[in-house]
Amino acid sequence: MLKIWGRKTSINVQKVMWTVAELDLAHERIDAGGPFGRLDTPEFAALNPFRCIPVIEDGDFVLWESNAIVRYLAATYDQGGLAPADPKALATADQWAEWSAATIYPDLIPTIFLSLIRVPAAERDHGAVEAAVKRVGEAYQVLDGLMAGRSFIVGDTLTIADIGVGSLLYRYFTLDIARPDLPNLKAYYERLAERPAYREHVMVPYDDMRVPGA
Ligand SMILES: N[C@@H](CCC(=O)N[C@@H](CS)C(=O)NCC(=O)O)C(=O)O
Repeated sequence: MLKIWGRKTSINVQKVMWTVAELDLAHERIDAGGPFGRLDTPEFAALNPFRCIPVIEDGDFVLWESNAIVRYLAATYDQGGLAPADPKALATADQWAEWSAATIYPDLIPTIFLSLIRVPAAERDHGAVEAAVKRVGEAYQVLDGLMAGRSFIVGDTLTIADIGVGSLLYRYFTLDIARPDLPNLKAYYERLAERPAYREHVMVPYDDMRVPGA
């Protein structure tokens, strides 16, 4: 059975679990990382020498890096669905997943999310947070324009593009930050929020992760 290592509050684990749930794959998730520890054990290091979650074991095949895992699951279990069959559609879906990981994630998660949730306000670099909030808002405004009249990021069904982009939107739309007007992106997020798999695995409350003073 497919095994997924990682705590459910990790955004990179959430991306994988959303994929697993959309594909209805039989699986076992093992809590690891954060308060659950385990990453320092020799058993875990044998799976991922960089000691990060998520990691999957599919039979004797081991894989880490959340985006690689999503691509593997889509290609293996949903060729023509989450992984579009047409190479150009697949490449375009990949482009958006990469864009979300490379352009949005560094500002939204390490800088904005971790600063607001894991750093007391008195110790926070407010300038860095504000600059990141502005950059993310501007990038999402471009996506918002492109989403006019579209149900999904690429094509007419859910693909790896939606997993990559959508997995960051719960935190973006629920954090206490300034956001520009994003009617199309907000409507897209609200449609994702109607999917049981998204609600269960991505819309994971993060208040318990908040440190005192944050
Ligand atoms: N690029 C990696 C990042 C992995 C990563 O940073 N994982 C974090 C959680 S999101 C981690 O292992 N943190 C240590 C911990 O949770 O204890 C991926 O996308 O999988």
